[in-house]
Amino acid sequence: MQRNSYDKKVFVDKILKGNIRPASKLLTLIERRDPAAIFYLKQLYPHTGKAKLIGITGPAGVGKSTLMCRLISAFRQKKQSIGVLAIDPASPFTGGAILGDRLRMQPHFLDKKVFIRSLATRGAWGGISPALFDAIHVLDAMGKENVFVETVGVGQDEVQIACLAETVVLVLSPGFGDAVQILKAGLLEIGDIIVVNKGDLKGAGRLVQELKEMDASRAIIKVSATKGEGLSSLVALMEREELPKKVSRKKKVSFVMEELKCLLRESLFEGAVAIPFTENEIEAVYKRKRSPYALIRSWLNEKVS
Ligand SMILES: Nc1nc2c(ncn2[C@@H]2O[C@H](COP(=O)(O)OP(=O)(O)O)[C@@H](O)[C@H]2O)c(=O)[nH]1
Ligand SMILES: [Mg+2]
Repeated sequence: MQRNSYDKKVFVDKILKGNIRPASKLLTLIERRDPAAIFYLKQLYPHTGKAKLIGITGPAGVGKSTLMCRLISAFRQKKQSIGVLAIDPASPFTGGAILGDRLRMQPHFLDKKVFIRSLATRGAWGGISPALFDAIHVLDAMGKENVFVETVGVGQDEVQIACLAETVVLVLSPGFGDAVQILKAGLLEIGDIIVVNKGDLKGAGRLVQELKEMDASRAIIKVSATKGEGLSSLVALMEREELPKKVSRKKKVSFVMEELKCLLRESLFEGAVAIPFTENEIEAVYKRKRSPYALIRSWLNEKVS
């Protein structure tokens, strides 16, 4: 990519100024897990930690992307900048679902204060990949005040995204299971705000009612993303979700811990693709002269020193 250190510095500065082209290039490196990305990420890291991270999650088809599009408009009206990462572990970057998202979000493609990127992660570790952390840092370093992460799926992914984001918006809609099923799937507890989308459809009102009866402590709101109804109440709710300093700090520290775990796993995995042990070492374990535990430990010590 950039050949000399001057070019590299210019490249980093452009990203810090919010320039889309170099940011996109870096995100492509990140997506491919190209080690060349590390240089830039190191330079960007000191400039991160300012963005508000918001998770938008829920089963496929409930209307997350449609809602996301509306939220972009709402935040833009408030003159706030936005970065969006749409994660779809199932589809490759050019896959149908992603293409759909792109089309749906099209009105915002020409807006310089909005940066939308789909990220195909390998989905190896419950939807949260090192690429996701890296990508969040890039959008944060670009100066996006709000970074939205849209994840698909039911279960593990949502639980993990809840560890990362400061505010988690769980999107549901009629036709994707009743309140009891949603509760059983452990979905309710991960949302700071619960949105029942497709409020224009029959059954939305009843779902809201049932959910409220089950969990009176949570903010539950009915919207219609296609009709644009309930959006301003949702935005107001999201703004009210300002976390107390102590809680916010705790969330940010757990973000760092999750990222470190993720990176650690990745670097170990890299090493494990080609077995880094000599024939003699393997033979020693086979003959019970050495335990696999001791071998692994000495390999780790070597790797970190
Ligand atoms: N009736 C109705 N349909 C909606 C609404 N929001 C989204 N949809 C439709 O639901 C389908 C899935 O929406 P999408 O945003 O792709 O869902 P995602 O998979 O959660 O991102 C699309 O056909 C949307 O047009 C809504 O408020 N009302
Ligand atoms: Mg979507």
